[in-house]
Amino acid sequence: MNRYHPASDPDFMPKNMLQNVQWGKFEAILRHTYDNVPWYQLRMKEKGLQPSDIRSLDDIHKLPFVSKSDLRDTYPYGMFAVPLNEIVRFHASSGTTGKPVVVSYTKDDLDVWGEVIVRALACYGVHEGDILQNAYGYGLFTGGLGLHFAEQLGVTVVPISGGNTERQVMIMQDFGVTAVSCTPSYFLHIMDKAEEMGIAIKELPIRVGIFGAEPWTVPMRKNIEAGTGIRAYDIYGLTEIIGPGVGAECHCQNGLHIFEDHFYPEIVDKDTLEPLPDGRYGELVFTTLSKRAMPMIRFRTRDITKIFTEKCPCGRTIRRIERISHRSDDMFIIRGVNVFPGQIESALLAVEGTLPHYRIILTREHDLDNVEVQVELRAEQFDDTIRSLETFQRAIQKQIENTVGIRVKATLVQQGTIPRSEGKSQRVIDRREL
Ligand code: DLL
Repeated sequence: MNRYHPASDPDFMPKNMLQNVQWGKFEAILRHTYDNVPWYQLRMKEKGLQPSDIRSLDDIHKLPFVSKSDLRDTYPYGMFAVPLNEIVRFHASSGTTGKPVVVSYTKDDLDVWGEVIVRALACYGVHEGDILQNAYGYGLFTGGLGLHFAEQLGVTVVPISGGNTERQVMIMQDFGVTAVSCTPSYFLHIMDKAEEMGIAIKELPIRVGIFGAEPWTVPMRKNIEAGTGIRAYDIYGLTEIIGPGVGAECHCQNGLHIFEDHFYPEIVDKDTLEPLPDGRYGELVFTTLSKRAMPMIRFRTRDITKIFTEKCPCGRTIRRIERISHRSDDMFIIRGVNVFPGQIESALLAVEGTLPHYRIILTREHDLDNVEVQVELRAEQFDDTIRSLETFQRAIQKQIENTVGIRVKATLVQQGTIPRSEGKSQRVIDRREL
């Protein structure tokens, strides 16, 4: 069992020691990748580079990037750095089009994954004896089997996976669940279902929510915490790097600590790809320092964030990133203004009385882009006068216009109208023809 020992937690190691650990691991993994992945060797040779040209971590920016499309081009096994008989597990990320991206793990890689999940749980104050209802999907998606490593901490895992929401609520109540893990949007659905069933989550022993796999905002966190009395923590990760457990919030709930003795983070300018110093916003890039089966060197995540320069009051020395509010590829442009779905979510939830269920529909008419924001209202609010509904609608439109800078049409819809997700939600429906 991977029991947690605070005294030996690498999250607290002195900075210079951490840098030595990172460099030692990086040198070895670069050599391993160069020797075993022909694709990678070719890319380095194109740049006239040998592993020995990289003399410190500061030289990392000389190395080529890897992106999702490279993984698709080498589908399925082209990026593996060990023979198939050393691989004990595959996962895959669901692509919206075409083939998925396949990732692989050796037995030792799974140990690394287990270790970072245990460290993430320690950040949240989850401990031996807790009962975790793991409602992330089990299967090729990394969420379910990733959080399942909680067993290694002595946590009792309920491997319920996503779906069958009524049963989720029943089990949460009957099993005395103390922690839950799923996407934040699915938890909203669980909250609604509990209300419908007349069960108050606030009165259950559940203390902690472990939410990630999709962007969510601080107002959304407040909404969840106020409605349930739990502490809602963020967990970050991606299939190509390992799955969930690349980073996690601590009790300060201000940024996610990156387990950087295993995943070395960089921020680069999303257009020029030049490295940026800590404190500046840009695209997050990761190099895996420990994984053997499928090491990733300078993988472009498309996630936009910054690395904090301030120390975290929790005492961890590993660096923090700001919560991921968007990806570079989920921005849409409306009449010249760059918009991210999270900005609309924050504006919406700032209006008293809105429910956190919404979707954004983009259409085009006579070359003009239109944005409709559908927002759910409680059934009893629909009984209000037309006048009060119009006031509410105007308040939403005004809030979005003032904070995001675009005019939208807010449409109020009955509670339960907007499709619920059991995994990652689809907030934006783009009906504009290309
Ligand atoms: O979503 C792994 C995961 C499972 C993370 C469970 C957390 C919990 P992918 O399906 O490969 O892997 O998607 C990775 O999801 O690049 C981000 O854009 C987004 N994402 C993941 N966690 C967060 C988060 C899993 N906490 C992609 N906040 C990433 C915002 C997130 N976005």
